[in-house]
Amino acid sequence: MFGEGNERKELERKMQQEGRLPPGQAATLKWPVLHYGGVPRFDPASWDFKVWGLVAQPLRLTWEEFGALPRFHITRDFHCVTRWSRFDNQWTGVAFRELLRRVQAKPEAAHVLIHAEQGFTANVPLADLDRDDVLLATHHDGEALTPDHGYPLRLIVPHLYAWKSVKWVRGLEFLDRDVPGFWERNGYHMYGDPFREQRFDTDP
Ligand SMILES: Nc1nc2c(c(=O)[nH]1)N[C@H]1C(S)=C(S)[C@@H](COP(=O)(O)O)O[C@H]1N2
Ligand SMILES: [Mo]
Repeated sequence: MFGEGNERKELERKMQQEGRLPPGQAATLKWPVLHYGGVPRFDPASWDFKVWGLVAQPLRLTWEEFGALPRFHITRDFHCVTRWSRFDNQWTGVAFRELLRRVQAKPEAAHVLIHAEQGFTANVPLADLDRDDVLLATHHDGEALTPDHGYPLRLIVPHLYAWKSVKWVRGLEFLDRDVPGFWERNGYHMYGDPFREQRFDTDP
């Protein structure tokens, strides 16, 4: 699952030395696919992306409109709670702050519930999305996302465990309180900092 022995071990050692390997994680050279349920079908004619809740300007974008937003690239590591870490992923997409600028969070907004196809959700504090390395990604390492990695659009929150990096994302709901998402209701941590090993709701 993790890829070839020596090359992988060497990378892992280097990442450890650089302080980039969170506790309890192993490096992978491959890119595992992990999600609950099936891979949804994408229909560009009916797809939309919505922002609602505690925002001054609720937003609804079609796939075409979303494609007209300015894009940027960023390279970040990716840590799954099932103990694999994939380093130096290049993501391309639309910065969260680009959307935030358009919708204008109300002063009471403190949390965001991310909504995806098939009812999947994840909760992230607004402050953890309002960072210059959080984006809604369409591409990985220069290639369009494949359907099993979240095509057409996924959230990327590099500093939290990857279950917060919601695939097949369709909307953002701004809230004044923290509401548990899918994995958070199923025993996972409300926040999920990989460097503090916040895997389960029983972790501090
Ligand atoms: N919609 C949706 N997004 C999801 C998940 C899911 O079950 N559904 N699983 C998460 C988990 S646990 C991980 S580790 C990453 C995995 O992303 P990958 O399959 O592209 O490696 O997606 C996250 N995003
Ligand atoms: Mo995960």
